[in-house]
Amino acid sequence: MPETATHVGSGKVRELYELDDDRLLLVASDRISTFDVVLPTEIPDKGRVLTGLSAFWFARTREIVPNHLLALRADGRSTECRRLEMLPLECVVRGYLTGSGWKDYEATGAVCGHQLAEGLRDSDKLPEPIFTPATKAQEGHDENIDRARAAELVGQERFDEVERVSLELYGFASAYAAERGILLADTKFEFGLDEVGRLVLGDEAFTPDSSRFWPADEYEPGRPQPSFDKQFVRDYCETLGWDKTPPGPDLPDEVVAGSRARYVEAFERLTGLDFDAYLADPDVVLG
Ligand code: PZK
Repeated sequence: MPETATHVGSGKVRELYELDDDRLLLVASDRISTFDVVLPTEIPDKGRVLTGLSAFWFARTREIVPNHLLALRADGRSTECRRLEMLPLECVVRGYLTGSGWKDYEATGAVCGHQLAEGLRDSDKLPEPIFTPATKAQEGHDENIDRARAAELVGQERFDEVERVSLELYGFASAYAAERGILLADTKFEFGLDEVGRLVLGDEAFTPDSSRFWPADEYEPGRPQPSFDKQFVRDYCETLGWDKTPPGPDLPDEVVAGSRARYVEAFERLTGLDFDAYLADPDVVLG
């Protein structure tokens, strides 16, 4: 990290620095959160897996929408990004009904104003993907909102644009991932505007921290699905009787190793690249 970079923000597992007036540095750590708690034990290379996957997808979706990626750093975990004016909207697309979408459906029969058929089960595939925006919470969980509220926040025209682009991005990546044995249950985007008001995809894209990845060969609707990457860690935590409030438990070496292997497997299956090739030269993901 350059000495001149000023820290401007923290996510749960990422840090954001200012490089100059036009550029930010986004650094993905190896921290992992489960049940919304960041654990004291890191998963080696997790930040590199997420950074590499995000860059892979940015490179392959730039014809759908431009993105903020300017360069990958040699450390494999840092990306130089265009500085944008971020929209105050979490742009979520769901192809399957789970998480907060499932909760809302159970309570009301609808998700963000999308009225759904009766009798759907947890993790059912939706007849077509739906755009389910949320507001960014400073802390705690994002709040699902309907399209009218979302259009108030960003304007009707911009709402129509982010909905169309989000559905197009999800359609592209979910078809690609499904061919490689991974179901992309849902995903979250954050968009911004460049200096002339053009829509630009920011943040991270199609990483296991911004999406739910499910192993296709274990898919069985009617129950919550095992997470491709985090199930190892969740299952271990469940054996402890931990109450899921901070501090989280330390992870034993075998859980760390199993978890790292799942992240690397997701990277290799989705990109078709050796993870070691990425470590040697991160630009391999850019194609
Ligand atoms: C931006 N965040 C959230 C993410 C953090 C915080 N390209 C951009 N331009 C302007 N602002 C942002 C981005 C991006 N991406 C993103 N906050 C501001 C965030 C990761 C780590 F600490």
